[in-house]
Amino acid sequence: MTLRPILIHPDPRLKAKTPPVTEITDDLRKLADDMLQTMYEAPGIGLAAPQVASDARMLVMDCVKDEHIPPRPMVLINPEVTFTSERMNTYEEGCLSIPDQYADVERPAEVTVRWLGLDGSEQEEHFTGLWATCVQHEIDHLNGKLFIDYLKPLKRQMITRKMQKLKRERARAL
Ligand code: K1U
Ligand code: ZN
Repeated sequence: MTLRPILIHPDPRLKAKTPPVTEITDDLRKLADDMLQTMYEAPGIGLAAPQVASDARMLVMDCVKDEHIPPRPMVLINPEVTFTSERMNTYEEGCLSIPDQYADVERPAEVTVRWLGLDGSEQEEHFTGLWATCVQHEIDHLNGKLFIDYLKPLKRQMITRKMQKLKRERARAL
């Protein structure tokens, strides 16, 4: 398994909609393994392929935070939301592509998602709580949308400027 660098906003690759995966190949399985390792190492609870510069329509997540509960790494290929609750939930979200910035985002509290597993089988699951927030945040990434796109323009601009500065500083340090 290999750690992959995570793209930082702003980057055009984070704004593109990913096309569906048409074939589950060894390269895709390797990408899924690398994404899980990269997510755990960050650390994060989710990661979408565009964040590691891939256009595969695939995300990984594991929202188990309690060290007494075994980890639950999930890989979702071509995820589709098939149900959203009317009830909404607000969570202070972060993003590995927008380090150290957090903001409240309101989303449906519960969603049902259908996807393909790495073995090609169709799966469907109802998500609640942090899992529901995380899977929606990651599916947004696959559609070129970031959590800051839900914020007021001024706040979004402020965060974008901070990220531009961070990228300049990181480039200078190389
Ligand atoms: O997609 C990403 O950038 C990952 C992101 C997912 C996410 C966080 C919060 C709400 C919705 C989706 C993260 O994992 S940010 C890091 C984070 O939330 C976290 C890190 C360590 C422990 C617990 C949470
Ligand atoms: Zn994110």
